[in-house]
Amino acid sequence: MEKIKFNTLARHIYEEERKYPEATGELSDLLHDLSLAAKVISLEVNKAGLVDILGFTGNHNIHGEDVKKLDVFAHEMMIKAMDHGGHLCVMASEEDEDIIHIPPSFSIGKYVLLFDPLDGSSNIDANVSIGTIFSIYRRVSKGDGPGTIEDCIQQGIKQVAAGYIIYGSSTIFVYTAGKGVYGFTLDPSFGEFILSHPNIKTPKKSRIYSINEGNYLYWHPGLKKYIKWLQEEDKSTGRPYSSRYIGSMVADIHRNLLYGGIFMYPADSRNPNGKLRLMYECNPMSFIVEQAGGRSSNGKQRLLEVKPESLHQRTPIFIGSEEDVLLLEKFIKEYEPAAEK
Ligand code: P6P
Repeated sequence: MEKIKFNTLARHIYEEERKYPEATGELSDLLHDLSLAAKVISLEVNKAGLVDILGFTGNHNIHGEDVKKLDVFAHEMMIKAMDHGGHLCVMASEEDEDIIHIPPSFSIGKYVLLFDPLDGSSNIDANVSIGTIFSIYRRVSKGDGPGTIEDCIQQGIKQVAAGYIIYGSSTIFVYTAGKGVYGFTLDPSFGEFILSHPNIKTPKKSRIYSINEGNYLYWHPGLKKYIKWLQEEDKSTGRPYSSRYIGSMVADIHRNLLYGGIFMYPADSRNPNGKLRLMYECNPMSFIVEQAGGRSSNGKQRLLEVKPESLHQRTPIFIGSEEDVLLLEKFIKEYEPAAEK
């Protein structure tokens, strides 16, 4: 096992920046500010379970402060950490129908930040791992005034950076800026993210599949055939695969990223576009997985090439080990219902 050099996220970000003379340092500052938000959200998520035990009652804690729903807290914390750095022209969040403008008192920058502040938060009471997901673009609208919706609905291939923070048995900050994928584990004793996963590469083929099989009845016929194929016995192709599904996208994809696996949230006859959001869930996770050598698709095309139409649009997603996603796409194509051919 290669010895991992002792390095902090902050130091890693600046070392990476210095490799590219054209870098202005703005992206480094953004990532640094995101890591600050991550530390505060991690603290809150990890004490959430204690809210009832410590006598925090209703909406106010013993200090008389508002006790907010965690996803609202995370949403507000991301804005508070990111709105004044001078590097963003606009933001957008899963928690806000509209785009989020930079307050007039703060200067405007050339980047765009999209985020899901706390994905999977419905799982928090069961102490299931949840996560923050972020996606960074350059502005495309003209001028240097406030950003627009046009800046917020760009194809995933235009991302300059993306990442997630998983709040689990430990808090891990995983990101890519297009030059590989790196993971940093928070040491809460001195509040630093320490390099723990240098240059993550996901296995080309796996033995894990992740999907909510409760929706089987409503699936595309090709997906039904694929899942049944995975469950057959054939040692030469490592079948049957193991089913692993946490029901928390960041946790499921993080595990599959490290171990190999295919995560699927398909469209079905009840939800024609699936459930997960393109702009601030599927695109950032797809950028990360592709940078780690994996593949991400909506079943028919590379997910990062999907042309967005709206900020909160949903998309089917099949993401993970390259060979597994390619095979899934073959099943979908082969068993396409006649009407859709
Ligand atoms: P289902 C969590 O609510 C979430 O948005 C994702 O994190 C997760 O992958 C998905 O929904 C789980 O959805 O329908 O399987 O419960």
